[in-house]
Amino acid sequence: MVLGLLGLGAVGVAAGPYLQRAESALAQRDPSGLSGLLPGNNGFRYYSVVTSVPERDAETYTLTVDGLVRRPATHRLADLQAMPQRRLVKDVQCVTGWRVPDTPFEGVPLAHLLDAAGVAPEAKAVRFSCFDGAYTESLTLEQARRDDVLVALRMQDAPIGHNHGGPVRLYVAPMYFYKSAKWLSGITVTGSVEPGYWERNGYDVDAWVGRSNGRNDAPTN
Ligand SMILES: Nc1nc2c(c(=O)[nH]1)N[C@H]1C(S)=C(S)[C@@H](COP(=O)(O)O)O[C@H]1N2
Ligand SMILES: [Mo]
Repeated sequence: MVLGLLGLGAVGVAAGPYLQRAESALAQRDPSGLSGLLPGNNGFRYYSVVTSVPERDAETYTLTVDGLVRRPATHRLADLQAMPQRRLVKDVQCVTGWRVPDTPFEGVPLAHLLDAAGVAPEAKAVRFSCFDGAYTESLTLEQARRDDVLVALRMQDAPIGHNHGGPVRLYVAPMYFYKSAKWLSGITVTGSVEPGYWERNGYDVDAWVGRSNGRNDAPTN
């Protein structure tokens, strides 16, 4: 059973974001992994398209901003913590159906990082990369500049833990949760939208909750 799940994880491209392994201290204390099949992880499910992800902390974490910008930059965690922060409390909605109400996220508005980098006039989009070495996401520049899109440092009023994509993940509040790339390591300003990991496997690039992917969920507010 457990081996079967790990095997599926290795071919996640075919299985789509239905793949999941529950996180939480409970799952970590249960080496059988069976608790991961039960509900109760505060409503969240653990997702990763790779079987293991390196840990990064305040000493080792960096976020690069590059591409079509005048001032490419590499930010450490302390740099991000020193920037303006915004806190949002909205529902999280996964495209597979689960929803977690009223979840606080806090971090640097992506627009602030883009402004600091000086976006070139010909830029149209932003591509995100992750230190899991596999996942990617993207937004149009207009979407990326929304005030409900954060480079998040905190989730549920605590530093983001490793399983939830810490120390830094993207948070795209109005879109399905697959847009909220975990383990964020790179922000590259580009000339056109490059579909992300799940989007190359059939999910909508414009992932507005309730208006995409053939679903009619209520907006996240
Ligand atoms: N790097 C990375 N980010 C990711 C994913 C992933 O597999 N890898 N899965 C996405 C999907 S489909 C969901 S629902 C959420 C799950 O976030 P959680 O593990 O904190 O619940 O992360 C999104 N971001
Ligand atoms: Mo998801």
